[in-house]
Amino acid sequence: MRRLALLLVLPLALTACDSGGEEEITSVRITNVTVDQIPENKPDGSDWDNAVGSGGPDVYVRVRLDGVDVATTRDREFGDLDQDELPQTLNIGGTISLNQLDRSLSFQVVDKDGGAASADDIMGTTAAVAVQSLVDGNVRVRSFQDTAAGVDLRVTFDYN
Ligand SMILES: [Ca+2]
Ligand SMILES: [Ca+2]
Repeated sequence: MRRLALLLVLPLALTACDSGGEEEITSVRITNVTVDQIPENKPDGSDWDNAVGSGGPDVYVRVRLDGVDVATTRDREFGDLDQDELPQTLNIGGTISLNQLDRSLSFQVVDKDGGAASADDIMGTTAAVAVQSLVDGNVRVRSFQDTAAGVDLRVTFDYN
């Protein structure tokens, strides 16, 4: 009976040791956004740039938590991105940190036009993913898609 008690205690001690050694993750960092697919034309069939200049869209992403923009790469848009250049990794200016793990993450892929950001053309808005599920799964790469619009992104993550 004494030996049985000892065997039961041992796994508990190991578990406690494991969890004590892990540091709690407080921040998710987006390290890369790669565009795998974008729609060739606007929903009405016209060019993204309305035949002004080069027709290829000038692509950037808006990072959204619970549907609210928290970061944008608008000042580093990828000019005249054509279908035959895909996949293409966007310049996101280092990393984008997300500190609110209880939110859902989505992306908007946008064609930059002149003037205000509100006048840019939204190419697609991806389905949202719970940030905590990325942390729990230790997810390093994940696709974000707007299947109706034809948008497919590959996003890489790091944690700290
Ligand atoms: Ca446009
Ligand atoms: Ca263009």
